[in-house]
Amino acid sequence: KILVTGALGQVGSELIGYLRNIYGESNVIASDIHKKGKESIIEGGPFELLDVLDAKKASEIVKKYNVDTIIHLAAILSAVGEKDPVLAWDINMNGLYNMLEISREKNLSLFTPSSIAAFGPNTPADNTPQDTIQRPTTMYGVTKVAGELLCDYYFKKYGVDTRGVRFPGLISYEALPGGGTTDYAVHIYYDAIEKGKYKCYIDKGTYMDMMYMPDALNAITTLLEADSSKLIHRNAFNITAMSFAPEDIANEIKNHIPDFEIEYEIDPVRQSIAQSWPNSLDDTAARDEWGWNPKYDLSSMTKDMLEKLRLKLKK
Ligand code: VAH
Repeated sequence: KILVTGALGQVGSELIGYLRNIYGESNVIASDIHKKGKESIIEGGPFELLDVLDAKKASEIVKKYNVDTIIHLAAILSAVGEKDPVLAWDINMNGLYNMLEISREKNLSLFTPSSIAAFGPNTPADNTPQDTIQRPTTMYGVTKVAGELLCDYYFKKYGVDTRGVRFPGLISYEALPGGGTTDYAVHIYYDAIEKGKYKCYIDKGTYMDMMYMPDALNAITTLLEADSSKLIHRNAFNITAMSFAPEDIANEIKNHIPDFEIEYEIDPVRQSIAQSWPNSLDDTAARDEWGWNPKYDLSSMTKDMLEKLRLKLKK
């Protein structure tokens, strides 16, 4: 039985259906702090209101459904986190701490995503190694590094089965991203269809790792099912599918919408966050230790995104 926190967010909105197809509706408990989300998630299987700061409620849910695995997605992302760093620390750290304590007490497996945000300006930016300097300059990044260390600590000290990946920017058509820095790579597709142009808040030449959501979902289940004796690392694995700058995705869109135009209206806060992150990750460890192997690149993602968004936006 899998409990997913933050189930109505950008990843959760697709992960719930994906997991229920694999493991069965009744074996995937979706939870979030509110109920404003996809009907199919709330009606299509068990749903619980859960604020991850409420350890008592979380424990009750684990007991009620006999949960054996938690996928902990509830978090404040990079850009929103810079607007309210205290909230970001509180939710990202105390929420995680609660999930770790429950996992320790009840012997659960715990998947917690980290991020390319766990790296900072003095991290080697190209082909960023699995093991390297991590001095992020955002509160979100601080919580991601602290979260990685805490998850590894619970594995080493208490034997809790903690696992995680450092997600790059995630691109999807189901749910909009929740206030990150890489969100431009989602909004550009919506505006390309709806307006034929996009005002980009990240500057040209700014490279970040990115991934199409189907590959991200597959990474979660593949890592959770991986043979633990083969895992040298745990929290958290570098994974990536592609690295691009705004002009690259704009040019790819132009292959489908020839008169699409990108303009630049730089947001200094998110531009400085983006510049502090790697240009490209080395994900050899994930490939070697649990068979990570993404399917989508920029051209196949763009083709699928535009097709699916045209249906969704009825354009
Ligand atoms: C953010 N999309 O921009 C998230 C993610 C890789 C970045 O953590 O904050």
